[in-house]
Parts: sequence; C-alpha cells; structure tokens
Amino acid sequence: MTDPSQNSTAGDGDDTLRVLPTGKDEGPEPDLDQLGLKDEELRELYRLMALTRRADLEATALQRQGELAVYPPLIGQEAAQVGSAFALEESDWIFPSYRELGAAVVRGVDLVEYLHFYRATWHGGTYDAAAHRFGYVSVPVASQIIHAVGYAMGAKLDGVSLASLVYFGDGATSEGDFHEGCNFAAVFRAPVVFFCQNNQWAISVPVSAQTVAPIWKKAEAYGFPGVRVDGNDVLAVFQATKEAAARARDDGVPTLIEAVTYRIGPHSTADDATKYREQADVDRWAELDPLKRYREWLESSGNADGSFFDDVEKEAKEFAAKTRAGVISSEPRPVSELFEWVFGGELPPHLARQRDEALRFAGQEGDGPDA
Ligand SMILES: Cc1ncc(C[n+]2csc(CCOP(=O)(O)OP(=O)(O)O)c2C)c(N)n1
Ligand SMILES: [Mg+2]
Repeated sequence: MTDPSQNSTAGDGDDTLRVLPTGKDEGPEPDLDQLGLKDEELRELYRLMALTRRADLEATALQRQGELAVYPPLIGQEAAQVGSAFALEESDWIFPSYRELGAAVVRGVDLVEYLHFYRATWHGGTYDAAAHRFGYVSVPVASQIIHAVGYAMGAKLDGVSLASLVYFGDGATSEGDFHEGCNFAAVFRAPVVFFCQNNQWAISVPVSAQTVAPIWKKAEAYGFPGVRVDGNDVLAVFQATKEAAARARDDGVPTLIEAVTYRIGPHSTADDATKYREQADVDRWAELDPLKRYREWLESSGNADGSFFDDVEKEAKEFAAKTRAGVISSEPRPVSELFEWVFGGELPPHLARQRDEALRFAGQEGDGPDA
C-alpha cells in the first residue's frame, strides 16, 4: 500500500516542496511574492484544474459509451499537470505521454482534436503541435523523453531560448530512454525539464517494485538538480517548474522534478484496478484531492468567493458538453491519409498497391491524392 503521509514509497524524510496547507495541518501561509502570481492567475489555476476535471470525466464517459476506443484518466493529477504547464512561457515546449489532457487544456489544444487519438481516427491527435508547442500523444513509454531532449538540443543549436518540458510516469524511469535522455541533456546542457508524475503505479506495478532509490534523487547521478514536490499542491508544482524552466532556459541546466501524486482512476478504461490494489489506498489519496485542497485555500485566503466557483462550474459543464458534441460528431478520416505524409513524391509501388487495396476495401476508391 502507498502511504500519502510518507509521500514516496522510497522516501527518506520530508524533502518534499509544499506551499499549500494540507488541511488539518495548517502550515505556513504561501509566500505569494516568491510565487510571483497575480490574484487573477491564482484563480486561473483553479479554473484550468476544474475544466480539466470535467473534461477528463467526460472523456471517460465517452469511452464507456463506445465513442472513444480507450482513455487513460488523469483524475487526481490535475495539480501536477496544470501547475507545471502554467509555469512555462508560451515559447516553451511540452512533450506529453498519453495522460496529459490537463496540460493540453492549459495550452489551449482543442480537446476534440486531442481525443482523435483515443477515438482511433488519427495517430497522435489532429491538433497543430507547433502552434501550441505541445507534442503529439506518445504511448511507447518514455519515448517522448528522447523527443524532448532532441528538441531542446536543436533549439540550443539554433540559438533559440526555450525550455522543453517532458511528462512521464514513475514506470518510465525504468526505461533506457529516461536514463539516456537525462545523461544526454546533462552532458550537452540541453534546456530540459524532466517532469515525472509519480502516481504510485505503472499499470499494476507499484512504485515500490519499480525503484529502490527515490526518483528525484536519480538526478544527482547525472549532475543536475532533482526536486521532489507535493504533486497535489498546485502552487508548489508551479514554483518548482518555474524555477526549473528558468534554469533550463537561462543556464542550460536540466532539472528532474518528481511530483508525488496518485492515479485515482484505473490505468486506462481497459484496466480493472480492483484486481491489484486496495480501495482503502485509493480512498486515503482521494482525501488529498488537489481541487478541494486548492479551493479551500482560495476561499479561506479571500482570493475567490462562491460566485467565482459557481461560474467555473458552469463553464466547466459547457466545456465538457462542447467536447462531447465534437467527439460524437467527428467522422473517421479518409483511409487514403494512411498513405500520405511520409513520401514527398510518388508512393513506392508496393505501398501504392496496398493503398489501392485498402481504398477498395473501404469503398473509398478515388479519394486518394493521385488515385
Ligand atoms: C515501451 C513500452 N512498454 C510497455 C508499454 C505498455 N504500458 C503502457 S503504460 C505502461 C505503464 C507506464 O507507467 P508510468 O510510466 O508510471 O505512467 P502512468 O501510466 O502511471 O501515467 C505500460 C507498461 C508501452 N506502452 N510502451
Ligand atoms: Mg505511474
């Protein structure tokens, strides 16, 4: 069982960065000057988390109704995603895995276009990655780490100042791509923020079976800072990411952030998590809900009142309804597109034959670019 108070199965004392009070244990008031967030930005963080929560639940429901092929819920991880994505400059890049709908919301990615991946109509999503500086959905675990490091390296060679933030999970830290990416970024001073959402599980494998050393401490071996942050504390996540992105951009120093959080839902809608974990574990973490915690602080500190939360709730419902309507009304893409975008000129003969056969099979003859 994972222990929320311990905050890491491999934890060693409380090195965890926290800014928000944890409820019963009041703690010191957040230092707003250090955070550098204006009042309206404090509220915006909540709004983005609330939109994310609603859209995530809607996507899960859409899968249950057969409108999406599969969906990996992020419920419980809203603070980790929104706090980190919000801390970046517009010119910074984000490289997501498959669970970062919350970061997509922050970047203004159209969720219908994002969910095309999960509707199985287009590999990676149909949004414009360059326009949003938000890479495509990447399912091979840790593969996006290599993309982020490569992009950061390219930007450096071009003399462009930016940070490249990559999201990955606790399980991804066991992949070679993670270690290669960290070492490469350190040696070549690539401006990368390695953002690990330690949600305690890699499908059915608990983090205790994934690593003995705490994740954030692995940074030391590569020669750059590692930070562990309370991943359910949106202000702490914001602070840690803002500092890390500045170090990357200004000094070419990467950072590994371990945001300690919990995957409240199943791994994906294809998973039955009751087969391998206790409900009591989920319940304990659900008590630490990042939206509830932030809302309580916004109210008690006088930064937001009831009417603000009512407005956000209304907007979130509309946002989810719009996403639902867009997903349901979106049609499959033309089969011919399977054969486009890779070859600049003519298709090689064997692929041209396969294209013609696929178009005949789908009854879409004549739809191809040169059919
Ligand atoms: C290279 C590779 N191996 C295995 C899988 C199957 N797989 C998909 S997600 C996952 C677990 C990843 O866990 P973690 O990195 O903790 O991310 P989380 O799903 O918890 O967000 C596995 C093993 C895959 N997609 N890619
Ligand atoms: Mg995980």
